[in-house]
Amino acid sequence: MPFETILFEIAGGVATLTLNRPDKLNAFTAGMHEELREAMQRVRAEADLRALLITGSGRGFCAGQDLTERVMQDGAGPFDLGSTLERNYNPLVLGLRELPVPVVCAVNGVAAGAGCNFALACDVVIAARSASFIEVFSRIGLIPDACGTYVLPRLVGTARALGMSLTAEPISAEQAAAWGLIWKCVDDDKLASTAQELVQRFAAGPTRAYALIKQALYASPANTLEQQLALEARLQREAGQSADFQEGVKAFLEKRAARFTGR
Ligand code: LHQ
Repeated sequence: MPFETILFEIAGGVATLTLNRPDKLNAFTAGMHEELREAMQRVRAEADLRALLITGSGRGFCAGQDLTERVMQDGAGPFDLGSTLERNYNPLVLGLRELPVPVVCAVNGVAAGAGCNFALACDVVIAARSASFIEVFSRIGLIPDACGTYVLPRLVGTARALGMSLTAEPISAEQAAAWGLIWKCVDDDKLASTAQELVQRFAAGPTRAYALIKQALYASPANTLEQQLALEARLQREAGQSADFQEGVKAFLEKRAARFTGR
């Protein structure tokens, strides 16, 4: 079945997933979540996958949960937003974090609510200069979800996390890059090419090392120094057994570019 709310393709080891409800700023619906689940399943099943690129079509990246859906409206019965998170958003975020390849997010426009935090769950976030990040939740009486309360203090500290969440003010892409909320901000007309260069570079890189880097860095905040050093030793032992490590050293000694195979 072709997708209706997303675009999805896998080519040359790179999966590209584009949120595709441009007239609604790519807001999440139950249908879109179903399609995202299916796409993520295909991503996980792709043996030769080396990078995932996520972006949005049109002028927005994602405006979060679609507020016109029944689940968000009065009269829909008892509200249980928790179960919506448990069913749709939490597995999506965990799926991105657990993917053993770099996940690049190209934020092409406004990223609001769960759309903002979906972007921030990705490993490398680049944004167009005209994009913005809004922890919009408190405007409608909610708290940041989809990993917002987890990633925000870790990325920008408690003061900025609280400022963003309590005021719900937009943070420009430039400000986001200056704060360390994202990796970098680029001119609008350079976003697609910068994102492509990045995923192509990852697709030609040491895939196993990338997976271990993700594992080490995401484990770090919960670990003591001793635990993290032990983890580094364990993961480096694993990296040292990869063909790409052999190739990396050989290429250095032979003064040529490495030809990584991802193994
Ligand atoms: C939208 C939306 C939208 C529907 C723009 N829905 N149509 C999940 C579920 C479970 C638990 C609770 O939490 C969550 C997570 C969440 O994400 S809650 C937060 C939900 N999102 C929002 O509250 C953001 C609502 N949108 C906005 O505040 C603005 O649209 C922003 C600031 C994102 C962009 O503003 P503008 O650039 O001025 O665009 P616009 O407002 O004119 O929107 C363009 C169109 O998109 C418009 O439709 P229309 O037919 O009038 O042209 C909007 O109604 C539609 N749209 N966001 N979330």
